[in-house]
Amino acid sequence: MDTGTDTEPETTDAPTFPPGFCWGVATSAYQIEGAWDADGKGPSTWDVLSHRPGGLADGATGDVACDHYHRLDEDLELMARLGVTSYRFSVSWPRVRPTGRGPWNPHGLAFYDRLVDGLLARHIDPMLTLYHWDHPQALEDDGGWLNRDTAERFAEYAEGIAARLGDRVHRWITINEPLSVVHAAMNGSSRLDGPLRQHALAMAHHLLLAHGLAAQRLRGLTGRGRRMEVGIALNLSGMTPASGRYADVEAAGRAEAYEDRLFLDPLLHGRYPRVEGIPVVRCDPADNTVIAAPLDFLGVNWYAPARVAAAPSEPFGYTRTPLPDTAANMLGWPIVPAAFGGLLRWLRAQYPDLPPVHITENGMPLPDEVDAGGAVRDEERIGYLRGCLVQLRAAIDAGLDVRGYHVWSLLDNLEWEHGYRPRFGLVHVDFTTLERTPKASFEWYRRLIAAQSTGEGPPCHG
Ligand code: IFM
Repeated sequence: MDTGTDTEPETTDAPTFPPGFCWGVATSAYQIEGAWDADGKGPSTWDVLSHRPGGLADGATGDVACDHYHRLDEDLELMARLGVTSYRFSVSWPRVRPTGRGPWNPHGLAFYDRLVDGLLARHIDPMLTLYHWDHPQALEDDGGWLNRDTAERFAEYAEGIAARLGDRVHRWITINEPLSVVHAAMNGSSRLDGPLRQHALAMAHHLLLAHGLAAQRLRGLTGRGRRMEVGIALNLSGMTPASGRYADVEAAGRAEAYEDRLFLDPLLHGRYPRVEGIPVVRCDPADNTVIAAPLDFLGVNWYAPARVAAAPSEPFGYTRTPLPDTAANMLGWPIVPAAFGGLLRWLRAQYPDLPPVHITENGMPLPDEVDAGGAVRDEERIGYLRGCLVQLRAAIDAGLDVRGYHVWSLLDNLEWEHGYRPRFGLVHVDFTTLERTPKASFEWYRRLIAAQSTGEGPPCHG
């Protein structure tokens, strides 16, 4: 395994953070594990979608992915070398409970035991995400997130995993990016009309309810020798109108309500945003109380800002437009680290009672190849990550309580519908041989973490 270290600068040129700050990397089960039908695992919605003709780009599937399921020890060693103090991963729901309501799978549970024990043995704090989009196909066949019952099944699943791992895992994320779950369902539909918008909002509500019910169950286990911190990870952007025209300003308000506030408001204010052009979410008021139970932390996933213009034919009357004179990455997202600071300022201003924040994802897709010398020179990624960390440090200095930061991702992995071309990893993965090659950014991040760890203070795991 080549580290490419001889090509690296001696310093990280990045800010230092408060003692005890958690330095991490993030992954998700479907994107890295592979072993899609091994040892009693049931099919997930993504297994089924990827096996359909025309499912994912280039015919990609998660059948093997990074084969993390069989290469766990090698990947744990990579994390130890990197020096992270936190690892954010997700549990594959159909690996541990194949049909979502029937018996549990002891082999699947044993895999996560090994993962958690392997992290703790290396002094890495596990941050466990219960749902990163791969629910059992059997639940999808019964309506998936359009069916309120899925929220109840999710709570049961959360309790089962917490009963098993809660003695060793303290930091829990219920759901990753509920907005992306809703978007994936909307994009898969050809009926972009009124009823579809209602469906999107019903799904959003059931996802939030699933979060709330699961949080209740997790908290129910606290005190029996367990200390649980419960949060949720939201993908936020920060919206700017494309022009000063009334229509664009109004469109940006709608985008903010539908994308950034649809989950934040019910979680932190106990009610859905009310904005003209977005249907009202109708629900049992008791649900709002369940959803708004205090969070121990808010997970923020951030990649890029959004510039928004009016587009009356779109479901919510707006569209994203390119930022003028701004480079975009290979997924078309504008590269503007400075906008991260803007989002963090907006968050603090809008939600004065914000719980502590963890940055649960931040990263950059590149086509990254291993060069003839065995190195992967991803300087662009280093520049982007450094820029985001400068903004994060400034936000902390301005008073935002931020407890940790996780690079997306440890490994190159399956980028959902885009297949394997966009590479987000600090470690390159050859998807033919499955060989891992740490990139220049790996060494940069390693040095950055090493430069932090001299301060006094509580460890990441508190
Ligand atoms: O790969 C995804 C991840 O699964 C969720 N957040 C965004 C990442 C990059 O698109």
